[in-house]
Amino acid sequence: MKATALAHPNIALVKYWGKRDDALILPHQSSLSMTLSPLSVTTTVEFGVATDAVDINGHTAKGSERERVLKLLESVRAQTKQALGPAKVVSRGDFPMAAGLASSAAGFAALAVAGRAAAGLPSDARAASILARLGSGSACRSVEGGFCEWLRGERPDGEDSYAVQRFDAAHWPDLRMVVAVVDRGEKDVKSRDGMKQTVETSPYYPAWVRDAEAEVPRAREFIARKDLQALGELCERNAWRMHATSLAADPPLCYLNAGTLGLIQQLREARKKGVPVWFTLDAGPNPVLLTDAAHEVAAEALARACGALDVVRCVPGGDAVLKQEH
Ligand code: 2P0
Repeated sequence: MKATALAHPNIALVKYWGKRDDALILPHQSSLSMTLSPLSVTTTVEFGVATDAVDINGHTAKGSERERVLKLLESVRAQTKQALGPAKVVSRGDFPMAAGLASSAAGFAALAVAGRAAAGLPSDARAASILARLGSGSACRSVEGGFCEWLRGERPDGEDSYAVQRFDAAHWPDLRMVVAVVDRGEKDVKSRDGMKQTVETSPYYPAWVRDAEAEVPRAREFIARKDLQALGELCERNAWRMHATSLAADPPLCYLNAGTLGLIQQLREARKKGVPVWFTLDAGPNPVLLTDAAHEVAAEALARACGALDVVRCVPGGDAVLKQEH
């Protein structure tokens, strides 16, 4: 009735931005990401305790944070025939607070894997991915390592909307993602609200959906042949297009700041000098630089020279795993 799992976050190369179903977290388009090591979240789930309790990084979760965790576990309960009782959840991230990446994807992936195991359900990547998706969309891409594609699916019940691993972490060990933290502040508009506002008000949104869907197979092909330049260019244009459709929302959503743009400009200069480095950008101001092992030190130096407060160098990460209980 107790299990612990560890999962890594992921960074989207083709972004997920917008839901067609808010309750089931079903996206309008497919997306593709790379799992990031060494960052991780470890989560323990124990059923059969006195009352539900959710502890995240040493704090008792309240409100919507607690509700999202309990809703996911409700779905685990629905899949078992036995009465599991209330659950205790303890989750710890090893993210430096300044990593500039949300820990929710890794957190919900670890929760899904640990929750299924604690309930006695068999190991099943697809089922765990669907479960993780109910906590946070991008979490479905953190159940497996390497490079994962979240298939948008067609069904209204979401049973065909989950992530599949296209390549494992060993496929491209030379690839690097360098997180450049230019701003440690909390963003004004959370991703969940920002994407909803974009879907509802941006006139560019339908074009975003068509374009992102078409980019996924191209990204898959560039990863297959380990074409860093083609993947880097794709990443940049996909990030720009996600931000462009958000900027066109009403009221407009601007996640970039002067530090973001300064670093992006310097990347262009670096490429002219032969440094293979491109960026992607989530719903926040901190660029994540795509490069290879031979240039990660140069990428970090560039980020610091442009004022990055913290830099975290990441490699392709592995699957979410269960840990031995002692
Ligand atoms: C992504 N992001 O593909 C995109 C790119 C942010 C920008 O997934 O509402 O926390 O929990 O499904 O997954 C962030 O949104 O949103 C995100 P919910 P989530 O990684």
